[in-house]
Amino acid sequence: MNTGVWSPSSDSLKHIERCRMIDLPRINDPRGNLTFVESGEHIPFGIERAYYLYDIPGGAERGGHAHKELEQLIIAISGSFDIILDDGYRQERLHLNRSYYGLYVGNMVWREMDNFSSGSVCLVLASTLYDESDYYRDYDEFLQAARRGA
Ligand code: T46
Repeated sequence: MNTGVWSPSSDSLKHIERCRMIDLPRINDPRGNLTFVESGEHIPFGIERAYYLYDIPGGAERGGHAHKELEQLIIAISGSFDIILDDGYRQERLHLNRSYYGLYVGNMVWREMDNFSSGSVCLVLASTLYDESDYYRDYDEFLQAARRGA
């Protein structure tokens, strides 16, 4: 996986290689810090939807799917959790624990999430509205599609 800021040249990379930790702007202030995300500036997509995961019980696991087209930025707004990325060839486990880092996850990447800390909140910025037909929820079906280059 790449680290650093998104750049247009990333478009030529495939699936997991396009996933990257994005260091978001931080305005440090004695009153409290501020971080912001702008479409096309910090992330390579326009934001159509935001959702968040919260009140997550200990030991819970989420995810267990991939998206045909959707791109997302995943942020540990509070607390921490792990995310496992898998493009059908490689797997990588990442720990998210800073509200100023966003994990960009492109299409055709299977993701699983676990190890949520108590009180953690996961904010997700997404490139499209919710569409169940964009999901692979069966790993074997995803694997077949990924390996034929869908
Ligand atoms: C992802 C991880 C990080 C909606 O109605 N609208 C929405 O925008 C979303 C995201 C979900 N839903 C419904 C669909 C299911 O009936 O909420 C229910 C739970 O969704 P799901 O099991 O997909 O939740 P997670 O936490 O496993 O996955 C979600 C996203 O679906 C997924 O894209 O990357 O968060």
